[in-house]
Amino acid sequence: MKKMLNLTLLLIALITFSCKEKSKENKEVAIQQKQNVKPNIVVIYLDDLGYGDISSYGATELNTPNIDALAKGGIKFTNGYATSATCTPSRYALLTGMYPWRNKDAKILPGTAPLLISTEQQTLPKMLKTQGYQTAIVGKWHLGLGTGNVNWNERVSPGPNEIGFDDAYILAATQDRVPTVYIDNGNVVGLDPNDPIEVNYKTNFEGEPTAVDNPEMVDMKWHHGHNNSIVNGIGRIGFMKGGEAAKWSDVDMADHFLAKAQDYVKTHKNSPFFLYYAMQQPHVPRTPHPRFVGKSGLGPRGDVILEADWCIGEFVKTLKEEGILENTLIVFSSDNGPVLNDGYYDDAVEKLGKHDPKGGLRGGKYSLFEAGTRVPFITYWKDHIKPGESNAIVCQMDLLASFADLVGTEDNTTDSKNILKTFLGEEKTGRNNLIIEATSRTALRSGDWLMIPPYKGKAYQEKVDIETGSSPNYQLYNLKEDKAQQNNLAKAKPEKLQEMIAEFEAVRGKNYKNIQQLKLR
Ligand code: NG6
Ligand code: CA
Repeated sequence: MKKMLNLTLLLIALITFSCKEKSKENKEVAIQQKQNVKPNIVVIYLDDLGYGDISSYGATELNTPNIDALAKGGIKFTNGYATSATCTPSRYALLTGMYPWRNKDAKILPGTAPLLISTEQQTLPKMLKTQGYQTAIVGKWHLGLGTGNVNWNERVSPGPNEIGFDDAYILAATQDRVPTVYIDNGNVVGLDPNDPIEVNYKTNFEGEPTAVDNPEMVDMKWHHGHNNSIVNGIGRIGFMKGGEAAKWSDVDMADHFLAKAQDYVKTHKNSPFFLYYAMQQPHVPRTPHPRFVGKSGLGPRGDVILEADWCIGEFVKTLKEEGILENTLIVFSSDNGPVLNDGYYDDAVEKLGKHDPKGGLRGGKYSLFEAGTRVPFITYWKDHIKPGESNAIVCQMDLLASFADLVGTEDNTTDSKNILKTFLGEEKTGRNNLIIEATSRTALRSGDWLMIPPYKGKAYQEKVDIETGSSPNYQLYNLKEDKAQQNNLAKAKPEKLQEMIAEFEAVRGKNYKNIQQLKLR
């Protein structure tokens, strides 16, 4: 009997011990999981896509089901901003978390410009790397490469690899600028050493045809600029010689980048990754794959938007098939607002019909009016973000500090604001204010208000058919009541105007008029 009792006691002790151990173990796993809230992060970034270019943002003439699925299943921001109305400064801010006007060189760069981001600077991929992320860019770079006088026949550096990307498969500048080749971790893809590449933005290479002198060799007619070297029947900005075998195929570019992005996901899915998928659509030259030609009825601009939507659908499908969709936070946005004629005759104007790329906003690419910088902005994280719509002011520049918080660190060194909860749909407010930039001019968005200080220069750019936002007088708009910025309240609301000027100068400084105007050739 005594023996029995002892045995029972021993058994109870053993069970209790093992239960305790189990619960300790569970607790540890839970803690580990909490520390491991490190979803993959994908930023899908389009080029020149307007606020009204996708159906979830009100387009009626274009149907973009795959992007819409992200909007429907995530947070659709109606006051989401790029920092700038052109590419380079917006990308600079996205990656560094710094206002682009703090760097005097953050303007549209030629393909030969040196790297704009200092290798010492904080960047989004660097920050994520410190938290164990693998990092990659696939697509458009346009932030300069090298230190000047790049030799394209050797490894080109510094570049994306030197500012935080483990992997970088890029086009150097824009689709309309030379060099028209892909660069894989610094090396021109498919380069024949016997046919070296030379690039120059000032003078042509002897004997090389140009679009201005050889119109018979050009399939896509140029309207302004874009009349230097001819590649694939398209006049480009800048001169290039050699590298014949390395030249990209424009119509295959979307498929090419998609395949690279999918491949990256498949080969890096086992530990957290950050992928910056920087798509080239709908920037000029608009070169849809033949599968998409004529599909939109709006000409090549509409067709490449449908192509981009398809790519995004395929990309998300890959995340699903690899079993990591629930563990991937996707951000969708665009680097600046829309433009129809950006230098080629491609029917964007002629076939526009009822489509409104600006989605009811005023201005467009290059403009300080809202359509320049307010862009589609979606955050999507299956089963983690509760779908909804948000009118909080959010900016791409804020992803750095917000993601820092998400992955368990912080960033207080940049202009980036931690608004993680807003991005995750857990909070309704975002930034209090934001300085927006367009061709080196700046303005203030604060609350419902937008103030543009007086600027010299044209109020209207005929070539691109866009109002620049410049005026000799102060402009003040209430964006809540007047989304289309038709009512300048600067005179009617002098107190509000003064308040906005003070707020603007507090962030921007008083020297904001020291600007250079954009020249369109
Ligand atoms: C402009 C180009 C325009 C486009 C833009 C950059 C001319 C006349 N216009 O200078 O076509 O390439 O630069 O666009 O050359 S962005 O989206 O990369 O900022
Ligand atoms: Ca752009």
